[in-house]
Amino acid sequence: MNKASPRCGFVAIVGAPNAGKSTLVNALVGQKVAITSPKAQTTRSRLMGIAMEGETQIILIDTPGIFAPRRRLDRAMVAAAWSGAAEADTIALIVDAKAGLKADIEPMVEQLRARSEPKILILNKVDVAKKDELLQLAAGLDALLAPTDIFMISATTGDGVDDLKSALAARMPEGPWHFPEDQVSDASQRLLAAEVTREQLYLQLREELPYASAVATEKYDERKDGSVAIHQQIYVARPTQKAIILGKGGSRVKSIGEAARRELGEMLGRKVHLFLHVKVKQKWDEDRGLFEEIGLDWVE
Ligand SMILES: Nc1nc2c(ncn2[C@@H]2O[C@H](COP(=O)(O)OP(=O)(O)O)[C@@H](O)[C@H]2O)c(=O)[nH]1
Ligand SMILES: [Mg+2]
Repeated sequence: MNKASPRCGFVAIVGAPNAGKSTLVNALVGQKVAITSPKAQTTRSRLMGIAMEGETQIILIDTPGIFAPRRRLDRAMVAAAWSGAAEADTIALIVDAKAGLKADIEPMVEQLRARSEPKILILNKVDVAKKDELLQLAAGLDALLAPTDIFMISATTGDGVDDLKSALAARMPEGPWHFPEDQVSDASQRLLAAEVTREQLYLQLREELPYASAVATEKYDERKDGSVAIHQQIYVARPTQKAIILGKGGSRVKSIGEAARRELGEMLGRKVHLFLHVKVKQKWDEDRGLFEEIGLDWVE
């Protein structure tokens, strides 16, 4: 049998916060590489998930949502999203079919329309959307964006994901792979480990607190026995926030640490020792060094 020549390319996944971008990247890669949560703006920096389909490598650029930025951190996130799009062979706009057009996506669609890269539209969450609304949304966005293709999927149930994956593979240009076949993401293990803890902050803390915090991996030591010891700082801006994260007698941070350690152990396939320290650092979101550590560029 003739071996097909390798193909490799980039697909930028853009969309409003909570559309399901990270969930889709994980579904296409076939394992978890990006953290997700029901809270908006879980993804802060740009992350690449690497999917293989036969001889084709599809590099998926998971981006923070595109939304109206207020803080410096927001600006950096939106900038990371657009710069993700700039490297792509295809831009995939993903829209929460349940939320529909109300999620303020029209300005984003307009900006996308003006770009020269080929665009596809993905309507996600078909498992919870009504069929007639779905068709209406598809027609509306088709007119606004003029995508080359429209896919209807559920990133959580996997419905339509295989078809989407083959369609994406077919769009990738011929060329050598950028990453080894078994690599699933471009994130360093330090960043990945910080992301997993941050995911627990989003899942276990209420309301605004996750947005007011950041996680940095300070030490990542692979031990001789095959386990790994990870030390992380959770940064918050105020002592009251620190108290909430610690919880009564340290119970909250303990439960965050346990869940993150379990998750990391599964992802890394080895035993993990996780040490979390909560630190008050006023205006951590104005700290350039910390920005770079959490994978964001500094935007003036
Ligand atoms: N019902 C349903 N929920 C989904 C689907 N895809 C994602 N979600 C949920 O939507 C929320 C946001 O997903 P996430 O991937 O973090 O969105 P992102 O902000 O666009 O990266 C999470 O709670 C997901 O579990 C889907 O196909 N169906
Ligand atoms: Mg995300």
